[in-house]
Amino acid sequence: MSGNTSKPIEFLHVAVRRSFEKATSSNTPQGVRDNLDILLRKLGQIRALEDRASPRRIGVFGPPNRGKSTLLNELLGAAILTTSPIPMTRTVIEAHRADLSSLNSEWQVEVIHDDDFINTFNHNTPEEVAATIQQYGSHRSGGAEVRRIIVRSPFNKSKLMERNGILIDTPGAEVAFEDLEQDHSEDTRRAVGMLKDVHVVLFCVRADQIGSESERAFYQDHMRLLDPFNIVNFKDTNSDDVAVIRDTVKHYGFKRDRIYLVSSRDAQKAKSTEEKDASGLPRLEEAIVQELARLTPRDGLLCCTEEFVSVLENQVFAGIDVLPEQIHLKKVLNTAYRSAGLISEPTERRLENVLERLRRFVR
Ligand SMILES: Nc1nc2c(ncn2[C@@H]2O[C@H](COP(=O)(O)OP(=O)(O)OP(=O)(O)O)[C@@H](O)[C@H]2O)c(=O)[nH]1
Ligand SMILES: [Mg+2]
Repeated sequence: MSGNTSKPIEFLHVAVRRSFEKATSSNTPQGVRDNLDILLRKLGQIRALEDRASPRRIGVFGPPNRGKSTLLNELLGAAILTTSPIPMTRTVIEAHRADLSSLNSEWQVEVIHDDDFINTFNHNTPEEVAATIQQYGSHRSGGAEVRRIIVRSPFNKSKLMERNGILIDTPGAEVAFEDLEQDHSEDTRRAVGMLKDVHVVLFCVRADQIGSESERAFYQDHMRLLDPFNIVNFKDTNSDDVAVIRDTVKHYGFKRDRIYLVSSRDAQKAKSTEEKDASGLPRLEEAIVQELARLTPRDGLLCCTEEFVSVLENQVFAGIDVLPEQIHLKKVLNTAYRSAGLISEPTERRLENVLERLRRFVR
């Protein structure tokens, strides 16, 4: 199956790259270049993941005290990460899905020290896991430097883990977000390095606090082109949703359709499905599930072709030429039509529709 869908993805990748090169060498508006850039990254990810059943890495980023760990606990379906109003998470913590048969107990925690020494703990309850993480992964502990903590468990209550996700909690990179006057290149480099191997990026801000100027700059310089989910947490502290969304668009430059207003605290306290839905978390979770689907060759081909064709159509309309050479478009069309019959309805119909739109650019 993947053999049949890999070709069009490869050709689409080449075609988008040509468009991007054309856009950068002419004075095409920044927004168009950004869209093509984001598309290139997605296609690269899809191709890299294609033939391996490798997990999809989902990472949450943002300054301290944004409710990142609280949010992840909800998405994990287990309260294992330490949360507190004072800066807490001080190391990268990854949650990996593992079969019970491969573990000695339901929960296994690996604490990886800076010198590569690994402590392994076997636990039976999430409370025990939380205690170990608090001991080794939070500011409260103080002890020797820990590079990374990996928690392995079946995570049966998590939709994202069920779909082969790896959830990653990162320390609030406080220094990277502090004032721009000082040199934070090392911290910034570390944060940016972590971003590189993450497939889905969650960027967390708060509804009751507008970020600093350095936070805005960090978002613009390093996050924007990763097309993150822009999560505005602490929705419970602000009743004017419209104003909050408007302010974050204005301050950070968030894309409106990537903003998710949530209250991790309300999700945590929810006693009914209605309360849970009102927290905004299930909607976010569903959107991430869909994003994971788009990282597969089939859905990825469809969504990326749709986005690419929209860019081409808009630019023709605006009188800007970012059209790749005919040969590239023809190759995408030929190979994609061949794979269309193998894709299930209604995906097939959507793919045929978008290919019809693409065909209009072929002379
Ligand atoms: N009111 C409100 N409080 C929240 C919400 N989410 C988290 N909190 C609280 O905010 C504090 C910080 O939450 P954490 O999840 O530890 O924040 P964090 O971003 O992981 O912080 P660091 O690990 O220090 O970077 C805790 O006291 C949480 O209970 C929310 O949606 N609303
Ligand atoms: Mg935290």
